[in-house]
Amino acid sequence: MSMQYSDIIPTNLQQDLDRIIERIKTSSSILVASHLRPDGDAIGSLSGLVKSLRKAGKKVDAALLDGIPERFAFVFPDQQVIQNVSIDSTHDMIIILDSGDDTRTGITYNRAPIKTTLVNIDHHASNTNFGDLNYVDTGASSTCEIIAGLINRAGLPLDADVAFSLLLGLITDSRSFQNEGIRHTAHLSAAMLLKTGVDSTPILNALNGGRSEEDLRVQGFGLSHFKLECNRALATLVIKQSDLQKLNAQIGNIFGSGIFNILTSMKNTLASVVIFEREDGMAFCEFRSRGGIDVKEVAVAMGGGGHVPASGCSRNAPVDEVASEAISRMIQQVSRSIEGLQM
Ligand SMILES: [Mn+2]
Repeated sequence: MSMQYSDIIPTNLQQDLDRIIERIKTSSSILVASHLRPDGDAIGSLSGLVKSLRKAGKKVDAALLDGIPERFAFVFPDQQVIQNVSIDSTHDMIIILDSGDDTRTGITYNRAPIKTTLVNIDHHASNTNFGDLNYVDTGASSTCEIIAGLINRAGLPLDADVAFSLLLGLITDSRSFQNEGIRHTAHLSAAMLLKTGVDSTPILNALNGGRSEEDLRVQGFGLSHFKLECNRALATLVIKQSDLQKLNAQIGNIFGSGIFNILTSMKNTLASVVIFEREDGMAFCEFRSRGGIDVKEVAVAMGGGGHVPASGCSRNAPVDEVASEAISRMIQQVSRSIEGLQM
């Protein structure tokens, strides 16, 4: 059986995508937005789609409330993004990427009645189908994989510059193609992107050699302070603002530390939860698992969302209170899953 790049889009979802492609073709002005605390997939899919649409002659604006993080700016240098909490949009369409629900971008859109179509393109299992048009492929490794499929299917421009952006999210969200259950479509989109002749070296350098001293200090803190529950199947860690201050570190360094995934790399440890306190006192939880334990259920129960093996939530409550709820919910979830595995 021969494989084609058109296979990146699963047959049962082609109709959903074609409705969006039709709308793109009749649109001349488009706003593309993605989520708060943007990761490699948010930046990669947003910049890749914006570049391709602009090369196709569309007038395109980009919106990211938190702006472009410095560590990802190399794929989208010298670009202006809208950072307003409220946008009066007269665009033909607004495309929201990599966002499970309509609050994830942190932006309110005052849309031109009738004219402006809201489009939701995502791969999160918790997606609420909030758009007028929705494309949600929960089996896709990344939103970048979906955008690669869209560009191919729509015949939109794909050159090394567009591919450079999309590769960033494809590599980061798939954890370098190591996610459980990764589909051939992730590799197929990588092949299509690499065929443009793009040099992936700057991406690999940024990911493998781009960590700060503070990232590593936070990793060290995490490794010396985690606790184990559920007969070692669950690792838990709480990081407070006072801890970060001692390390001269900030919230971003927790993400840069890689601690969420490191904890689940321990033999027999199938899940982790890291609870941390933001500068404003708000608490965040990041849940990770392997072996099919569903941490999305826990995140959703706490008002968040995400994927089965990687999810998160935030709460406007004291970190100790949030930690005790998150840990007890995870103990329940992990215990139940382990019982299920042993049956
Ligand atoms: Mn993603």
